[in-house]
Amino acid sequence: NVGIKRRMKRFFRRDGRALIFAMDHGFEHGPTDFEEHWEHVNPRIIIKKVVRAGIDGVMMLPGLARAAGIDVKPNVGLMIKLTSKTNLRPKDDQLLQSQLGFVEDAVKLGADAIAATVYWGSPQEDAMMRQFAEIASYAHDLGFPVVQFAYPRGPYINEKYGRKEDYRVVMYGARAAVESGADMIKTYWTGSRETFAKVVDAAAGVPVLLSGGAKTDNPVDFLKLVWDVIEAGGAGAVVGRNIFQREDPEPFIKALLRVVHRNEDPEEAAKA
Ligand code: FBP
Repeated sequence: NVGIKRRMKRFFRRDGRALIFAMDHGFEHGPTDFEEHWEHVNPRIIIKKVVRAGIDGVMMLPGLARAAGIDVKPNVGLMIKLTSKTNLRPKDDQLLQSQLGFVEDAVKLGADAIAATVYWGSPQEDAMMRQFAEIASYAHDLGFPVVQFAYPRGPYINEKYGRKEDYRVVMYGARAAVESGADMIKTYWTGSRETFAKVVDAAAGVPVLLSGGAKTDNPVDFLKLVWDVIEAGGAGAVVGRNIFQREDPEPFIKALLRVVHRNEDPEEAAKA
């Protein structure tokens, strides 16, 4: 599908790698996520900074893109995510992502890719599989790549593997993402290059992006993590808190870009 291939290139440079900014936290975690640097709760301010720093793409929910009238430069990929949940839900319902927008909404907003989350292993896995299938089938018909946030989580995982970041669980989610039709995968860090390389293998050629996670106190620690992802064959990262919870995200993004696209040593990248 030519449309899918062309649109993937809005995110991935010639090296096949991408650094994407994530900003769905106001919905998924609540605005408290922005309290460390409150001005970043304003999408116009933070998006301007990340774009100026040279980010490859941005990811958000359709409403924010519309409400903020975000004018993302044409050379920056726009990923619109169609599922989410609030942190206000009862605990038992936290293992479901609901659909809050439609493929047409994303297309009208100028999206280059469409994203949806599946919590593999959730008691509500079936509903999210169907949701993903509907989104992917229609998006593919229209020539749009689909990104799966393949996040294994659920009681059986904890019982059997102890943690959702166990590589056997993460690579299972990545494989399930491929088999359900994903063109890009976003998932957790497994703790080592060796194990993350297995996740990349299980994804059978579909690019695997790291899901950033909580902000590290030391910025170099996050650069090292992204370096390990790249060395393991990962295609880059989708990063939220590690960018917008920093006072001065621009130099940090530039350092991240050097690690992702130039394989630069994290310590060196941080100094430059
Ligand atoms: P971060 O880099 O801040 O982890 O953002 C990635 C992301 O997937 C967001 O898109 C999402 O809001 C958040 O993490 C979900 O995190 P969790 O499900 O662990 O609360």
